[in-house]
Amino acid sequence: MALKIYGVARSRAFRSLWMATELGLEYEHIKVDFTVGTRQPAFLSINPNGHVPVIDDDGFKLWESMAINLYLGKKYGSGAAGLYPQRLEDEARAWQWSFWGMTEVERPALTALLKRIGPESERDPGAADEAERALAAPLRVLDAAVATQPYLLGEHFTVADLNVASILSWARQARVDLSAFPKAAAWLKTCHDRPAAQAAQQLQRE
Ligand SMILES: N[C@@H](CCC(=O)N[C@@H](CS)C(=O)NCC(=O)O)C(=O)O
Repeated sequence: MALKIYGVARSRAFRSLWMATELGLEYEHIKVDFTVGTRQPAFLSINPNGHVPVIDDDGFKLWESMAINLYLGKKYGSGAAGLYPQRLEDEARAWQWSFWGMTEVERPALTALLKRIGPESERDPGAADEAERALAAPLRVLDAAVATQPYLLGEHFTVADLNVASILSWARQARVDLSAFPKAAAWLKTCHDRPAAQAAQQLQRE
C-alpha cells in the first residue's frame, strides 16, 4: 500500500487517520504506541522526535500532524468540492486555523483532558478547571468565526475544520463546558458527527 500512517488512534495520529478516511484513501495503519513504540531505533529513524503521527507516502516521510493533514489534503483533496481550498487566500486561512489550533488550543485542551480524565496519577481538578478557563479566549474566537458561516472557510467543510475539530476533540472528551459558545459547540458536533470522524473514533476504541 502506498500510504502508511504510524501511530495508534488514541494519539494525535487520530487527526491523520480522520483525514485519510475523509479523503477515502487506502492506507496501512502501523499502530505505534506513544510510550514504547516511539522509542524504538527503527521508529526514531523515521521521526527523530520520537512522536506520532508520521506518514510514509510512497517513500515520502512526514511528521507533525497538521503538516501531514495539509499535505494529504493538498495532494488528494484539491478538487472543486475537495477538502483542500483552491484559492491562495483560503489555503492561507487553512494554515492560519491549523497553526492557531496548535498554538492557542492544543495545550489547554490536552491539559484539561489529562488533569480531568487522564491516568489517576495525573488528575488534578484545579489544573483542569484552570485549563478550561484558558480555553475560553480561543473558543470565543472560534464561536465568532462560525457564527456567520457554517465552516471556518465558508460554506464547506475543509481541512481547516478537520484540523481544529480534531484538536478540540480533547476538550469534548474532557467535558469542557461549551454552553457559552453555542455556535462553536454546534460546529464541533457537526464536524465530529461526520462518518470519517466517527470511523477514526471507533479506531480509538479498538
Ligand atoms: N506536534 C506533534 C506532537 C506529536 C506528539 O507529541 N505525539 C505524542 C502522542 S499524541 C507522542 O508521540 N508522544 C510520544 C513521546 O513523546 O514519547 C504533532 O502534532 O504531530
